[in-house]
Amino acid sequence: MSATSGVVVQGTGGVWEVFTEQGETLLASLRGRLKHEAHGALKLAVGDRVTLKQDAQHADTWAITGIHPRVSKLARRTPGGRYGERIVVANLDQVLIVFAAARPEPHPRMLDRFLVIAEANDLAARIVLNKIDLVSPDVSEGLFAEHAAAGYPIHRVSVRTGEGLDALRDEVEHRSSALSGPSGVGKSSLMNALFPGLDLRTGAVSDSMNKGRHTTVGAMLHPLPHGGFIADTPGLREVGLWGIDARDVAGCFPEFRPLLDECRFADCTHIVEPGCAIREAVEVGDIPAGRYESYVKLRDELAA
Ligand SMILES: Nc1nc2c(ncn2[C@@H]2O[C@H](COP(=O)(O)OP(=O)(O)OP(=O)(O)O)[C@@H](O)[C@H]2O)c(=O)[nH]1
Ligand SMILES: [Mg+2]
Ligand SMILES: [Zn+2]
Repeated sequence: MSATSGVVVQGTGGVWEVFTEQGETLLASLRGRLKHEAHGALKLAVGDRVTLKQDAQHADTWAITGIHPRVSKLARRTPGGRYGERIVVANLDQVLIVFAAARPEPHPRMLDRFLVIAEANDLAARIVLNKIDLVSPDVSEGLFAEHAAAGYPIHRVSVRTGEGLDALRDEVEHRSSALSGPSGVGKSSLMNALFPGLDLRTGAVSDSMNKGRHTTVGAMLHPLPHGGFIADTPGLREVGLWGIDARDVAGCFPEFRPLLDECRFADCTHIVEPGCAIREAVEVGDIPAGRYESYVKLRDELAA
């Protein structure tokens, strides 16, 4: 009986596709006792690392005999919402949040929403500003400057001219990443430019395909040519703000974190209280007003 290990790249709930260390794709099913957690939630998710054993009699039948502990997960409410979360991708190293410098116009406050979802899921975020060929260098340098100041890595790229693509590819290879961002910013174009031949289904198209084939569980991971994976869908937008406590929103803004212990009240909402270190920092310009505006909006939304 031979054994191997690999990463689950796609699932239907019954049969799982596993990309092995040897670079093969195998179909495997879960051993009975591994199938479900309490409340019937699936125990396995796309992105999980698993060990596999081959059936002694049937060489093409593989069983998943072990699931390695998860280091991260992107989760959303289960369909129907009763039993909490469903994991859409496990073990992501990072999310790439793509916006365009123009066409469509970049919205910093929409970027804040994506970043908060990434932070709440403990996922490292990398900002990609595509289509810089459409604006002057001054304009592209100025875009998302407040996010750069907060510590987020920003890649200013153009699929059209190729600028910035090599540096971005270096950060994507050998890692597991999910792609997110508004429609039309160039996510599909970017992936095809970074990894020709990958033939990704990203964004809207694959969303509707997933709805049609409701057997598909969560996202789908595409193995990259030199190691690593890209998840095509769902991105952060589909996961949304689910599961985030209003009290945790402030901690999802990295530039707020060093100040959170400085407020007069330990349970400060940073909205009305006297002696609030966050509002003082906004007043003197240490925290950008726009970022604070997003904080208030997202917190209100979650407290409602
Ligand atoms: N000028 C310019 N246009 C680009 C660039 N990258 C992509 N585009 C164009 O932007 C449009 C949208 O690109 P897509 O790759 O389909 O965008 P997407 O983010 O995958 O969109 P959805 O699938 O709807 O989410 C296409 O017409 C591309 O040709 C770029 O760097 N510069
Ligand atoms: Mg697309
Ligand atoms: Zn405060």
